[in-house]
Amino acid sequence: RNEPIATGAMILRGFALDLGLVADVGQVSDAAPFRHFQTPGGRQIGVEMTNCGALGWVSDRRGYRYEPHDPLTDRPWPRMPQAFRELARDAAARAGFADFAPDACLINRYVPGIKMGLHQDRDEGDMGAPIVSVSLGLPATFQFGGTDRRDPVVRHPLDHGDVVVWGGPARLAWHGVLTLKDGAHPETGRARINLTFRKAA
Ligand code: MD3
Ligand code: FE
Repeated sequence: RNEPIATGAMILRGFALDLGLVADVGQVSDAAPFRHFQTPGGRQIGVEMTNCGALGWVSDRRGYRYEPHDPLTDRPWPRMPQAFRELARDAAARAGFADFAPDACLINRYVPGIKMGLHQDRDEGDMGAPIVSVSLGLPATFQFGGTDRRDPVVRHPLDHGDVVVWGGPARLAWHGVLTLKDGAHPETGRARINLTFRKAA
């Protein structure tokens, strides 16, 4: 089921079901644990994060950027599991973006009470590539606006297995996630996990 939500943005409901992705997340987080990054302003980000792939998104007092090494372990980020890579490519192709080859996968973990405020993703070198995001575990409400901070925002529910592809004019849209409601999911427990695939370099 393809659900266009804006020019360049499409929800693929249930596209990531039954691929064993939650087990792969466990493999990644065994090697590169979830942690709270600091913002450049010195606050702690509520969402816990880790990465896999050649580059990982990091934040600290020096700013937001992509790094080839995990600052916690000083080792390269874990490899991107093949199932991740294939899913990202297949989802992008389905949405009209052929040959998507992500070099970065940010993994976000939300527990009840945690949200992600409205922001734009603008730390990537290749703004021509789409972003593919995969929702796992507890449901969440996604907020999607326009390229101007003041543009109206539309809410979309995202469930376990839903994939969203954002590219073209939607690539610089403002977006966020509302406070996660309490609950439990058979695969992730009291958490929502989001995989965000990007071409960072
Ligand atoms: C729309 N994550 O990590 S993914 C992020 O659910 C982030 O964890 C959210 O926003 C999450 O930066 C939302 C969906 C998403 C990702 C990137 C986008 C939507 C986007 C870039 C442009 C427009
Ligand atoms: Fe984002």
